[in-house]
Amino acid sequence: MIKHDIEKVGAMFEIPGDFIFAERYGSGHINETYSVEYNQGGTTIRYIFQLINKFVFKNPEKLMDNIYRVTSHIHEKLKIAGDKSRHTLTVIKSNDNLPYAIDENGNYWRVYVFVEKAKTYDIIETPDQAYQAARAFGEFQKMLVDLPGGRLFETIKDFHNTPKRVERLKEVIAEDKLGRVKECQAEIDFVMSRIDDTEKLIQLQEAGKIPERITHNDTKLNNVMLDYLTGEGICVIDLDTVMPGLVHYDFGDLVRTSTSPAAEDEQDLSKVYMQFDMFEAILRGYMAGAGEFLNETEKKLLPFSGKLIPLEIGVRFLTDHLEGDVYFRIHRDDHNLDRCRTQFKLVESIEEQYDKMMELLESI
Ligand code: ADP
Ligand code: GN1
Ligand code: MG
Repeated sequence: MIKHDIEKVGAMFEIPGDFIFAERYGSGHINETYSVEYNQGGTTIRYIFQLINKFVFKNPEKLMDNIYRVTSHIHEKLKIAGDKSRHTLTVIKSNDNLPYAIDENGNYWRVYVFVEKAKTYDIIETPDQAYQAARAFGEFQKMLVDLPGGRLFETIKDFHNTPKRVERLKEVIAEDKLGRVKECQAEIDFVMSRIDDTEKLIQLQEAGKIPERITHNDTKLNNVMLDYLTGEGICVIDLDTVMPGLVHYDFGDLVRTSTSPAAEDEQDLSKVYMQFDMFEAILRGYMAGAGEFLNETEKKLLPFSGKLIPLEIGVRFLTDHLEGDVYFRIHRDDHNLDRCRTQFKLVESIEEQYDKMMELLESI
């Protein structure tokens, strides 16, 4: 991995004080994140530096314009409510007054205020955490219902277009450039027997039954910070994919990442399943945050999205495995295949509990 001179990166931004120390941070699959300390008047202040992944995000300037618009809008709302410093990301401007800076190698960097006294979790531990995460993402959607300034830029086109994700899977199966298809037949069959599910949301959107909204699109549990002391979901982060979408993409990814007691890359599949109490907490939390603006069809499809999104992300992990791990950062052989298998195991567990999920929704 290339070593970056983080002190030099920091010098491109309007950060007062003296650089002390930087270290790699977090467990995201896409960007390169650093925690960076400065001495400001004798106190240590931390920032988050991120190298934006240019392979994944082809237009970092428009992406940062989205993030700046979204965070400024939320800041305005929070100003009225009287508390803003830890409740949304704060973008630090560059010396050129831009929300990013470009280093001598053409890399795009951004800097955020470090949200202190809060943390992210990779694995859900309690229903209260699930409730808090879901409420925070629901509220995030609600705050963006009236975002001014026109449609947000689509940072990744067709990001949650499940049928297109399946088409891409079929292409890499046909290419089979690493000869891995033979060991993945069970996973491929799993997808092909669920084609109807993969088409449902897009068809309903095209039929005008569910509206486009502004959604986060990557609501995994470690993209929301919970307060250390109170456990409250205080700050939604990782805003690269905030763009037009369906609310179900966000609800579904919460179910995907916040109901199983196992890690996304767990190899012992007996540990992977949907805990119903976590699903209930997500549903109640999300409705507390977003319930007031959803239409009836949107509400009815929430449980469905809980099985669709793990299926879709499993398709993406499988595609990347067959293609040679070009997208998601891996840390061991077959890492993306392991990730795919947990997703499909979770889909099965959700399918088994689906009737109960629908009953719960109707009772709320
Ligand atoms: P990726 O796109 O790679 O997932 P994220 O934006 O999610 O990158 O950042 C990775 C991790 O860094 C997060 O899961 C979180 O723990 C931490 N992090 C990101 N932004 C902040 C912030 N402003 N304050 C504190 N921690 C942060
Ligand atoms: C990536 O960036 P991160 O790690 O929060 C991915 C998501 C996947 C997720 C799977 C831009 O999220 O779409 O659901 O991995 N982000 C992008 O863990 O592709
Ligand atoms: Mg992330």
